[in-house]
Amino acid sequence: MAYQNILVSTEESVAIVTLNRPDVLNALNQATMNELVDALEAFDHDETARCVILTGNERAFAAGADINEFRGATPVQMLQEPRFLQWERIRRFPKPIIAAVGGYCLGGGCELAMLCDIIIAAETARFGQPEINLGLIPGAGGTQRLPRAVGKYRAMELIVTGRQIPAQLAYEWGLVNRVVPAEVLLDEARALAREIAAKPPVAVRLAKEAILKSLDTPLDVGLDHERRLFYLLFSTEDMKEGVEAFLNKRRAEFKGR
Ligand code: DAK
Repeated sequence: MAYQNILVSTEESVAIVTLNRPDVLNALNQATMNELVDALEAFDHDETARCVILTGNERAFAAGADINEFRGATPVQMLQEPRFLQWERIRRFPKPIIAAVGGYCLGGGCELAMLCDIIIAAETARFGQPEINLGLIPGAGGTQRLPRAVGKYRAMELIVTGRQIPAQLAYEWGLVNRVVPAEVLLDEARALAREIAAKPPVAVRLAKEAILKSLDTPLDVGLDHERRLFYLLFSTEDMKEGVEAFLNKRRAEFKGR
């Protein structure tokens, strides 16, 4: 697929997807979401891609869904569009995604960042769920993921006022992992992605699966799930390699098997 709305590159085992509709602050129209899903699925099948960075530009990570696509839309059209499916496919992406967020991260943009696994924010980043100002509520997980990230009271305030919060406050509220100067945003994301990419990929994948499971299951069920994944890892070559390397005081070479 030739992309019009995103840029895609790979640097060794790190894949970088850059949202690229700068004129509209990276508003997420359906075409962009399709391209994003397509690129992620290609990286899923690419054994050499071990970690993904999703980013935008200095002015915006993404200012939300493209509001032009909401004008005149009916519930049935919304239902028939692949919109939910696109987001669901990103949710199912098994490798870690780091969101490197600069500028506006609003509405669907904030929801997209929250679908990622780690969020690094530039000092200039601003987060919010302004859908209320359109007579809407968040529709891609914001009412569910934001309270899980920052707690009910803070999420409520953000969603019912539509206010934006700066990166530093988002950090204090637990929505982002860290805040860095805008000039080093991508470098920070790259360094972290490389560190993750050097780990055994099957274990990384199952760690992601187990952690996501913890957010929507009772503790008992999550612990049982974790235990099964833990046992499963004893069948991997990488686990044997990791243990041997440790015991022989050498560096492990992980192959993803
Ligand atoms: N959609 C379309 N165009 C947008 C846009 C958006 N979300 N955000 C900005 N733009 C466009 C502006 O219209 C403007 O275009 P021109 O006038 O230059 O043609 C250009 O980007 C620059 O924006 P501004 O001139 O407004 O720039 P400012 O710096 O003055 O303001 C702003 C920046 C981010 C505060 C402002 O643009 C703004 O309030 N934007 C809208 C933010 C917003 O309401 N976002 C939430 C949209 S609703 C779902 C999946 C996803 C969603 C829902 C369901 N399913 C799976 C079902 C998501 C919904 C949403 O995100």
